[in-house]
Amino acid sequence: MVEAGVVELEAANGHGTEQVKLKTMAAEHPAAEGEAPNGNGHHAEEDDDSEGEGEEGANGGGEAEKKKKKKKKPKKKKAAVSKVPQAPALAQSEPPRVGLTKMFPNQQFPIGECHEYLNANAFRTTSEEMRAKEKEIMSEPSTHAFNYNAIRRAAEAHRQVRQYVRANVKPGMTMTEIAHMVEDGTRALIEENGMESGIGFPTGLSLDHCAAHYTPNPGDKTVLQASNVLKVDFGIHVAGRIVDSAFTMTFEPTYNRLLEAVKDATNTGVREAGIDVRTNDIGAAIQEVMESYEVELKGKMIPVKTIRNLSGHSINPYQIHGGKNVPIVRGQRGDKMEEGDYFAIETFGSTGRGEVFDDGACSHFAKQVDARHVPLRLQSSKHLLNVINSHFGTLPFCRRYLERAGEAHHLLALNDLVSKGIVQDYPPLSDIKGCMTAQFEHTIILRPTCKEVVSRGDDY
Ligand SMILES: [Co+2]
Repeated sequence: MVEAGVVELEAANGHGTEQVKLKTMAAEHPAAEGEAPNGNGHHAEEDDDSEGEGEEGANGGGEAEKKKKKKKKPKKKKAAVSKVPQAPALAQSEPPRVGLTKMFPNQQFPIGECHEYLNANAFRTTSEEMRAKEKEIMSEPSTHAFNYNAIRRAAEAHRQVRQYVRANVKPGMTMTEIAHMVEDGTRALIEENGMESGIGFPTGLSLDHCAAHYTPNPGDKTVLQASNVLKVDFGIHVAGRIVDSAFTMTFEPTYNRLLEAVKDATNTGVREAGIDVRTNDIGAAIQEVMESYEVELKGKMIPVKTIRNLSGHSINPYQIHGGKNVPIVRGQRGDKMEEGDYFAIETFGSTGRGEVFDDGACSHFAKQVDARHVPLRLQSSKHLLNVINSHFGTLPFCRRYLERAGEAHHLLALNDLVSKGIVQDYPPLSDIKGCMTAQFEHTIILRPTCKEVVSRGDDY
């Protein structure tokens, strides 16, 4: 899901962002939390391999030389990045229905792509104090929201579900069928269990000029067309820890360049993120990359625009919009990223105006986290609120999920809860008709010792 907001301006400040370059490593990198091996056999060489893994490492050098390199200008440093290990013990079925606790019998799920911190935070890679912090976090029960294992389980489910979706969504399918493909896979792989694990928010399937927050409502007969640009934005949670990750699908080559722009922009946001980074600086870096692209349409070059009133966001347990904003254009109000934060880094590109507005019938809703107690007169509203509390809590839901929970006739009560400020509505967000929009999104954790891109896969 995405944070839609008013554009707030802030005076541009002069300091630049960290220069980090992606480098894929063959081996898994600082697994500093004393976890049991997850079957990938990457634990032998860990711990002291963090120095000299940047490009400087290539020309060798002993201890003394490493010391010298430390004094180099920080902007020259390239951060080491580890690859996502993906070696489940058991094969997944097609369609995906094998629960992940069965695929990973030791209940340790693959660690995401880890990036070293740079500059003033470079000490974290080897800091005993930071490692001790992570050890403590990992000593919590493995299904506890604060243990990284919970979100890694959700992330692995996300990778496996989307692998199937990317291979099997085809023009001619209804949007409802596509939503079920995502949701049936999610429920099976995460072994849906009340508020302990399940769907994190409604499956976004926004088409073309619609950038976000469309999922079919009950009775929707829309059929996917070969010309559509489809944003698949879905979330999975364990213990309220939500993986929020999205990609864009096309079935014709026309908008390939738009997708490339947005993927590049999102990876820029992921690279620039870090402890003590101001998110307005990330927004500026994202826009610069995004708007360096053009799409050729009927012989005419159309500039890719960043959608300025959408942004990434922090994520709290059971709360998809955690309060901090990650703008995707320059000159906006930013927040400071801090140790322990979880962020959804998402960017949107458009061939239209680069701005969205509320558009069409609402499908996405969520109970307000800070909802005040309001007396409800309608019996049906009281009942619906109880259903929302027991099935979703503060997790976003859609009208199809209410129907699935046995609430076929919910519209009057739902509108009442929205008007009372107990439930927030998230209507579809669209740019101008005729344009195309694309989205890519990852969830990252600012761990004490490194930045972990939990949702990274070999697809995006
Ligand atoms: Co999001």
